[in-house]
Amino acid sequence: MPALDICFSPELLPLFDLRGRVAVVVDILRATSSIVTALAQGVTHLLPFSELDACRAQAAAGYLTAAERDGRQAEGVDLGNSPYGYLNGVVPVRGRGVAITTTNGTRALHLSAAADATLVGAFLNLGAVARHVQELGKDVVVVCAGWKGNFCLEDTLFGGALAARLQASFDTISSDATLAALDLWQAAQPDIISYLLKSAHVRRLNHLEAHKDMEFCLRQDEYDLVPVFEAGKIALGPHVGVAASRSAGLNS
Ligand code: 3SL
Repeated sequence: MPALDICFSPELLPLFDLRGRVAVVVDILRATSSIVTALAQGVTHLLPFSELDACRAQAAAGYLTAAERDGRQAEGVDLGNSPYGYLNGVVPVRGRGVAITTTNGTRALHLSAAADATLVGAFLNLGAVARHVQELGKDVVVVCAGWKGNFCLEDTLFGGALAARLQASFDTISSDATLAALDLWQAAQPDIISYLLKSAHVRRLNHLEAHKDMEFCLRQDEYDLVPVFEAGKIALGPHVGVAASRSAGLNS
């Protein structure tokens, strides 16, 4: 039976050999939630960058640019890191490529590129990710983007939620990290939003008046798609069908 392990921070990645495994990179607030939303809204692909200047430079090649630093939209780009940037219609995104850089999420993606497959996970596509890793049948490492190298609750909760969905087909008991994430997920279950109100990143987002983003990013199974990061580009994998949204009226 394949195993599911959780890497709580990109700083811990040197302890994991990703070769032969599937990495599910997660930055619930908000990079991977925004990437999933972008593809669901018809963005053709995204190029993730670690550096702001490299991201901005892609405008000359026809890309929309999306950039966040310390939770705020960076200067001189089209979009920040809110999933609503792809939903509210202010910037038309359908059919466009997006160059994106964020504080932690895009860095975690690049650091996970050695995996056999590097997938983009969020609560928004939790079920699709669970089904796809089952199909792949390989060991999985959930790579939490964290915050500047530190552990964060919301990414760990995603690890627990994925482990809970895969308990029947994956070994979710051999890693203390997975056991801890499962326990946290159980504790958070009755009211995930209230549970996360105490987290450091939600406090940071509240400070930036982005509570609406937090509530959106915690919706489960909104989109039936799995973005794959390969050869420097994030796009829908060939295995995954048309992006589908579970609920209507998201464009507000
Ligand atoms: O660090 C990141 O990658 C971002 O997701 C952080 S924020 O949610 O935009 O503050």
